[in-house]
Amino acid sequence: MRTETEHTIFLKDYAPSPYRIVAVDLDFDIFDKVTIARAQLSIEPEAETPPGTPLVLDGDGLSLSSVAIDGAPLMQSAYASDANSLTIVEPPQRRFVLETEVHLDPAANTKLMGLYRSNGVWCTQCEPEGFRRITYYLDRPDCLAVFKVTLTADAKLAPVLLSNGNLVRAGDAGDGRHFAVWQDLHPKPAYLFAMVAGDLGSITDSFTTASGKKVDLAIYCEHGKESQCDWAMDSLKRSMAWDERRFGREYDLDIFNIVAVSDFNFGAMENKGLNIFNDRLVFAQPESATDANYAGIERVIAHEYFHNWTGNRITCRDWFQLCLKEGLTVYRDQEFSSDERSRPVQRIHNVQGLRSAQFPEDSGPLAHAPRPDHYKEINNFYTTTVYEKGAEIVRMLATLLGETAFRKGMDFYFERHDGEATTIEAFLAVFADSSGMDLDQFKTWYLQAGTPQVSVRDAYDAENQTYTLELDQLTAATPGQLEKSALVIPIRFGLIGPNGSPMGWSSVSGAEVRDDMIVLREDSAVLRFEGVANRPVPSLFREFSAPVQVHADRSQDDLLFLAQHDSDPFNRWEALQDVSSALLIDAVDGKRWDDKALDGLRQAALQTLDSDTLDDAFKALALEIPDASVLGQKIGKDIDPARIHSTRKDFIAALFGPVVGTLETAYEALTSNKPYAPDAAQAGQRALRNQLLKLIVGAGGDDALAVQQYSEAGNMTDRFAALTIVGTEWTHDAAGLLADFHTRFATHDPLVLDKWLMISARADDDGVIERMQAILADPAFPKNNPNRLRSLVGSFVLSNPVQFTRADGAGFRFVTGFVADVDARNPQVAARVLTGFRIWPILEPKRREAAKAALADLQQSASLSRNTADILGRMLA
Ligand code: 0A1
Ligand code: ZN
Repeated sequence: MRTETEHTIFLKDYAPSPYRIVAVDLDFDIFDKVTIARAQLSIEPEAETPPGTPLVLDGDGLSLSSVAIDGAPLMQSAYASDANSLTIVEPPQRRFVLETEVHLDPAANTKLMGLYRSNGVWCTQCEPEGFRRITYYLDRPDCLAVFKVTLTADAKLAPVLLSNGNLVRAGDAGDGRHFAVWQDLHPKPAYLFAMVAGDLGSITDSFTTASGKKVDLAIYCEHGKESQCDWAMDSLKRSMAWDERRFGREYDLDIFNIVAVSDFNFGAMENKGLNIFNDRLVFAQPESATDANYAGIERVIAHEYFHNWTGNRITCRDWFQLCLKEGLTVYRDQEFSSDERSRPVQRIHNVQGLRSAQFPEDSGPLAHAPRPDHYKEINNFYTTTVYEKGAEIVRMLATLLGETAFRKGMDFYFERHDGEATTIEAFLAVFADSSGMDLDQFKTWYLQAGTPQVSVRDAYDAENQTYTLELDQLTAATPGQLEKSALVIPIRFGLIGPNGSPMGWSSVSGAEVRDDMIVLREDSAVLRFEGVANRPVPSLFREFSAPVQVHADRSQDDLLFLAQHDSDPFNRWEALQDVSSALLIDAVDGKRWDDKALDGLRQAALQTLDSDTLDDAFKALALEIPDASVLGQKIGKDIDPARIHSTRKDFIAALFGPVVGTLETAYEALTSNKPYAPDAAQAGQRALRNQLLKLIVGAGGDDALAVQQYSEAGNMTDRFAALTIVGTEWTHDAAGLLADFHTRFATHDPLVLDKWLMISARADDDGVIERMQAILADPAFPKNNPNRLRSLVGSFVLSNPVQFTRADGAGFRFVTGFVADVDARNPQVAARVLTGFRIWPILEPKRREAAKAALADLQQSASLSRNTADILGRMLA
């Protein structure tokens, strides 16, 4: 049993530091086995700091070699230090320079926080608290300083030396060594510091800003991968142009560098002028990357670039405000993707992501507010709630304000807070001040956890031509937050008349209605629309205007009507999903669908497929059958994932079995021999064709067409789609195909190996755990690489509900065993994999008990990291 006392940090305890660091001079002497880090920190007390206030700097696993103030070594009694802090007992009451030296062992740093080595390359990750693993510092985001960084290393081992800002000097350092000096004059918090040293290849380009400044762009990567960086570079230039067009934001340095590294805990990091990326979000070529990979690279390149304004120029006062930069930046990257690609398709993808990841988080043991008020381990708050729900909140703000007022508010935000570390309150105040809108109640979205449930009932009174719409909102209790208050919910809507066109009304009462938006502010509201000529079919939450779960008991006829006539593509898609979900949920419950209902849905699906106006990417989504985890979430309690899975399989067979021929014809018609391009139109065509393939195999149970597509594919999108179908169904061809994929494509490319690992983890047969164990036990398996580990075990937890939640508990125990093992080396990876257990409370009793037992056993393990212990503690609370 672990005994380490756990420390909780509260937002209410925030206090500014009594000292500030104004300038940082860092010197890294890099050798193969050791890196010597010398820091000179120019520090001064704040005006109100009482004399004699000790200065306490953060450290994490450091060992101090020397310490001096203004050049004079400190006497033992003048300071206290251990691995995790350095205290100067009585600092001077004026500006002084604190000098420290520590020795680091980057190769031994398997946590991948601070300075570490990836494939021989020295690189850093400092957000949120990695800088303190490099040097003693006030490692908090409200401490902003200018940085000068000198890197010295062997010229052969590390011909490339990079840090933030601009290169001011470089040259020979003798003994085969060389040096580079980088300076960043934009004051920044330490979490945005970065350095890279190594033998890297690169591609270069440039971008001229709207005001005519030329920015040198480079992407660095391992030698031989340069040609795989072109798409990332293209995405970067488009991002830079978009941020000027859409938000009036220009880049502010002369250089923008990106480095791709193989070992990285997250996706990428927005360090000032030197973004560091997980290489899976940089490398792309048609033979090894899928359309989804291309889109992901474009999105994340944009995301990190956009942080330069929302995150770097304006940063967070403390880590509770994380969604200030993340929610806003995700909103911005979503808008970028919508402008670059199809808006409705992007919106559907984002909502699918929200529903399959954020909704489960928000209704489970790890639920927390987008702006939490306490934490034990901040690393565990880089969550889908902070990121994706955070983005939904910004989107609602934009919806409530309208485009012009939102843009005006954003301009004002940049004007008022540039160069500051600030808060959610300040962000909202900017919009309140610039628009005059009262946002007090709106703020609750940031403070309250849980997905609001909105119930809808309606009635039409033909005699009085009155239509009533009754709306109720309710947010269930979440851990530590039992009382909930009503939220401001923008409901974009329309009333659709019998002939499919929009209907008007003469007046409406009962709630605020502005143009096409109802603003629900109370627990419930009854809206009365007068002068409504016929019974309307309501289309509510157009474009998914609020992150809520809607309960509306609507007839299949009305839904199919919406699927055909709604002018809002999102709701057309949603209507078809609702029809399928209703039939599937009934069937899981033992009420098998009736043939008439299935006929209606089938017809609607075929109509969509046939449409001349809808684009292929949208059609692909419209033909999607809600996935097992979304269904499980909707059912909400006592779920048996195996039963949901098999019901879903039967449903697909019953729905599409009778029309396999039609699907095959459509599939053939989409076959193309154009050379691969990652653009939205081609990707949409492939998405539809691969969706059809999935339905054909699902409907007929014969995987021959998939096997054929696998062998004939001219790009990874088509090959991987075919492999996924065969591999997850574990049809008789699966083992052979996977083995073929491994030898022909995966052995020499780690990112393709990840694809093999993902499919190896997703097969729904009982042998899957044993096969995964064999993969992990192979001495050649790179067991410290986060991408490899997550591709295997992360996919198992999130994408193989049948085997992960096996009633005998073998799936749960496999994962907890893995977590215990990895935790000792990389707590972040371990803790993140463990979050996959968040669905355990809604499982049926037998599975629930098995999950709980596995978690309880893990809790008994001798020692767990703070990351993993925190997740586990909340999971079992
Ligand atoms: N700010 C980054 C996310 C990030 C967080 C922590 C990391 O290391 C442990 C890395 C990246 C983003 O939003 O992209
Ligand atoms: Zn981010």
